[in-house]
Amino acid sequence: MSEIVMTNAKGKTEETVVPGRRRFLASSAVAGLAGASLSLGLAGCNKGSSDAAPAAGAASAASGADPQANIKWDKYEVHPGKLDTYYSFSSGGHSGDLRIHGLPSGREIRRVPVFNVDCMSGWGITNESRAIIGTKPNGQLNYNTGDTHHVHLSYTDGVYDGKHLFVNDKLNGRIARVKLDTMECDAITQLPNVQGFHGIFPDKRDPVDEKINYTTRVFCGSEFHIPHPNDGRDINDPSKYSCLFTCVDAVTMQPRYQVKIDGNMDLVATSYDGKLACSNQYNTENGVHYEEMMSAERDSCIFFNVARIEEAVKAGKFTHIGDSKVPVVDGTKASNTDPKTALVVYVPVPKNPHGVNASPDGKYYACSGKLSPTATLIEHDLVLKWFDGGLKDPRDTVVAEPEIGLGPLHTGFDGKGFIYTTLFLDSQIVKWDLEAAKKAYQGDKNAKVVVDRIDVHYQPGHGFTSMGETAQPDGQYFISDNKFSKDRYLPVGPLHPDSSQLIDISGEKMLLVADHPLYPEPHDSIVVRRDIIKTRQIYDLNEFPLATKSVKDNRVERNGKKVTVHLTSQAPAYGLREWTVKKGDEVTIILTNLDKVEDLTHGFGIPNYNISFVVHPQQTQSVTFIADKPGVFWCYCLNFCHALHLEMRSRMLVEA
Ligand code: CUK
Ligand code: CUA
Ligand code: CA
Repeated sequence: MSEIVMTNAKGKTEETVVPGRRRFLASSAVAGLAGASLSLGLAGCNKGSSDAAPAAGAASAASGADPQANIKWDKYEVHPGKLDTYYSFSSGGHSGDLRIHGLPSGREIRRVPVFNVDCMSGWGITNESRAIIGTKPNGQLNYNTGDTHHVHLSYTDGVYDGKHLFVNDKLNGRIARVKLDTMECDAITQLPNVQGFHGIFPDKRDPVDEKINYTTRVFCGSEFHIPHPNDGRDINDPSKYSCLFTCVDAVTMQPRYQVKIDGNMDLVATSYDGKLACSNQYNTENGVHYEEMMSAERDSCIFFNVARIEEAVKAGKFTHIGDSKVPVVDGTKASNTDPKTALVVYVPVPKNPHGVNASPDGKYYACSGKLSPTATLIEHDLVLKWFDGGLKDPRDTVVAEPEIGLGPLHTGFDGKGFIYTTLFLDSQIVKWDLEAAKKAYQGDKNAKVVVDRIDVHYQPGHGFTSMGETAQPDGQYFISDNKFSKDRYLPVGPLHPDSSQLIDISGEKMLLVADHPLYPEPHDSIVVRRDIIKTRQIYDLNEFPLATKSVKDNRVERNGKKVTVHLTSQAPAYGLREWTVKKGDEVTIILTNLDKVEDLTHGFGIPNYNISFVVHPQQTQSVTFIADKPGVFWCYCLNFCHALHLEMRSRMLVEA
């Protein structure tokens, strides 16, 4: 492998900046990123001034000053019995789940299974969850894996309304919705003709109807271009591959329409006025190998004019792909050259951008350069002006493009005019000044764009601020979710945890105040004020048509070879002490938890039948299986519920 040359924003080789640290980065991260000779910091459009100073944190570490010396730790302590200030909702990456942490403590409070099968709860085992995940004609689950990347809540008036959460499955192209009152998934939808569904973002209000100021759509990008339909045609002709942007109805969870585009889509963001959605594109080259994907100096940030797309759909200007009934409109470059009628605009931005975020005041989009040391600020009103025919060049929507450091990926806003961007290669968070960046772009050499930097450990992916994806950012915390943890925790073998670091951004200098290990691999999170989330602890029996509402109603019903066991649980006993079935019967057990006490969850497991699930207070869940093994099977409670929890069992007797 040839030598790796890294230059910083000022063109110096990295070794002259921070010796030991950069050598580590050069040997692992960059090799991992490109695997071959790669010169970073070469992208064009350095119109703005650069004041990318040498790493402040690294410099102070080298001089021996303890950056933690003056921290008042009390502020971040959550004492026993006290509650956190924020919920953080995280994707679980290729664990397929969703995580809920409290902040600032970092305590993991709950995992919510979504695309994964989970034997704690029975997700993927109960009939109810299997119906949501979807099954094949032979009864097997459609999928039992997933890869969640981005989680976002539904909005009202630009702020989280606490109703729903939406999360993507990059692996199998599905979107899931989670009800926030119970924190359980209630819908999963497959996106048609999409591979690598990555970015996802709910709208924040209706583009046409001013009265609809809440989320009714969710926008979904797709990262991998494929033939349409992907049924074996054109597999050897990548020039025929393309990507679809999908709008999903937030209520029905059905796709409303799709937009065929050139290039690909990575992250997705939406405007605060409902008019635009956008996505950064790193593969405008339509490359199939990474060398091709990074061959152009500029890629794009694509903006979707939501109202025009919906008009086009209404006017019938769409096609269908394969068996899909979802209307597909044309968002390709060639068909969208006239701003007055264009459905989309491709704004050129430097090399292989990753991450695009809308500022909480609704005025800007920050798109990170990744293979360029820059971040690009695009102004919302200028994009609208382009669509009105008032701007010639899409590039004129750019209002700043400062050099901020190496490998910029994701961005958070504090609502006070500062932007915080993760620098994957530098292993830093950089704090930069939005107005100063605009001035620098206009030629002001004295504009001080970068105001602070802090080391993180190591290689940050997503970074996000408390309430920073809403119109009410509070400027308190920034979380850096780091891809490598290396030496930060007790060693546990080859698998290292990811590392989530809590940074206090309320003052002038960023302060690193906590490390939290995470089971791999969260990507994005959002930090939500706790008063927004209103959960309930007990279900209503009436929600479940199959509920057994009284202990008296416990019974076994037989219909040919089909046996249904209507069963209740009430600590410390199930409603039937035993029941008998015959070998070969198809048995359905419907379990209703009659306990009405908060936190009193019962479990149900059948030895050697591969069945386990839980029922929460006043909830009903069911399982169906073939009684293929004769004998005595002690069905027992899996969830410690009572002093007689161990005695909480019933016998299933299977006659030979
Ligand atoms: S991506 Cu993983 S760090 Cu899926 Cu949002 Cu950038
Ligand atoms: Cu019921 Cu343990
Ligand atoms: Ca590219």
